[in-house]
Amino acid sequence: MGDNAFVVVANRLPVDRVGGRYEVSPGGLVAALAPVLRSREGCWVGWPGDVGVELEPFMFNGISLVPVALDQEDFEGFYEGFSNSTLWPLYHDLIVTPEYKQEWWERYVAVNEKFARAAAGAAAHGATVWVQDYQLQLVPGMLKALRPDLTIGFFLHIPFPAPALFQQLPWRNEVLEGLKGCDLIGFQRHADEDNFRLLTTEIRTGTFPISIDLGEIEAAPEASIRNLRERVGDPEHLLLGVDRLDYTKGILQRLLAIESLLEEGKLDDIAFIQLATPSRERIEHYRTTRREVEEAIGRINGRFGDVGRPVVHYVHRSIPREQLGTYYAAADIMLVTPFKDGMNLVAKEYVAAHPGGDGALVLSEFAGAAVELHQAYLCNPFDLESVKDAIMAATEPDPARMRQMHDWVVEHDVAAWARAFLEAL
Ligand code: GDG
Repeated sequence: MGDNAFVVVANRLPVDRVGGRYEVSPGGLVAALAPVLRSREGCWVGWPGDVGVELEPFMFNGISLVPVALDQEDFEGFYEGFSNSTLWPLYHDLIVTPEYKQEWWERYVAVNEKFARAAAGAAAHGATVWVQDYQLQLVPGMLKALRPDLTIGFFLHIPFPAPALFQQLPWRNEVLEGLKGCDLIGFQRHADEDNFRLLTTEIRTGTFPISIDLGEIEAAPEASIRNLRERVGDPEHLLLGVDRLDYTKGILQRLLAIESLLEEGKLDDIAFIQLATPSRERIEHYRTTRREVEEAIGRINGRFGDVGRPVVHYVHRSIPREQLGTYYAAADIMLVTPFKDGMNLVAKEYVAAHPGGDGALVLSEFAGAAVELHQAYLCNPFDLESVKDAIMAATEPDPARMRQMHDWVVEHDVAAWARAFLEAL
């Protein structure tokens, strides 16, 4: 038993080790939870991101961190295997085919046990524990067995699939049993909650769409916006994409839509900046996606660009967070075109960066964000014409739509999300 009245348990600690020291790491979950934790006395249990490294608990940026060590076999079986090659594609409606492997499942169980034990050791009597996401679905059940005194919440950041898909999972009963240790499960959309409730109504559930920390999207100085636009040739329309390079995000589809519009002569004076954070690069489907994206970028630039004037400006690196605001503010049209996405914080960050009503958001109807940001230019990424139509509509945007979305995001930030979940818990 520990002395923390509030414990967050997540696959990753909110840090990355860069050359011997820690830095805040990017990603939706980190962006969402760090501000919440800082304002409450508590700790964060998670994996520091390096394989085979055993660390003592430490403080970072005002947050008390409790590291869980993963070895190479854990990393391959639990993380790359069961979490990201079984659950991730299954919960994103089989965009690629999930792989079901007994040895991955066994690692998933073993690693969930490590997290449950670490959380049990950190939590004070009667503490509140908030478990995050699909990598840790067995933790609530294991933790409840170790520590019946705890109040346990679980939030699923990714979609929950229809029962007909979930039932493919050979270990579906064990996963449901694990989740039943919870006092409350939160989902991004009512549709996810409804899917889950078709399987069981024994657990209390709720819908809590996650949001952003408005303070993290810094107002960009006019000069840096102008400078960025000049660097890409001062186009009439500057288009932007910001994603982890993941097959769920529909990056290739937006490139194909742009290529087709250029071909038809409907767009000419444009530049498209695609920032793509490297992600899960040892998994074959991720390598294939990267190859396809880069091939399309090369082809489009070869066909429609010129020397010193490419159409697509592509960065395959993580950009420092403080620069993202300039990209968002400078972009006339933001392209968020996932096939399936729990929420998509990038869409909300773009809206937050446009308080004056300028700019336009092209948004997939399959992103959780489309429920709240319904004034966006919605599209179906499975239908290229629909993406093209949305882009064309976004070239002459209605400022009232952006203002309405901006007001919504300002009212419903990540602090409101956490408050709503914890109050319900
Ligand atoms: C999962 C769910 C859900 C991106 N590039 C850089 C960078 N980012 C930041 C963005 C944003 C975050 O990463 C990405 O969040 P998303 O929500 O778009 O996507 P996932 O990583 O797939 O997150 C998702 C989320 O969890 C939260 O519940 O919304 O549906 O899939 O904040 O700004 N940050 C920095 N450099 C980059 O290059 N610093």
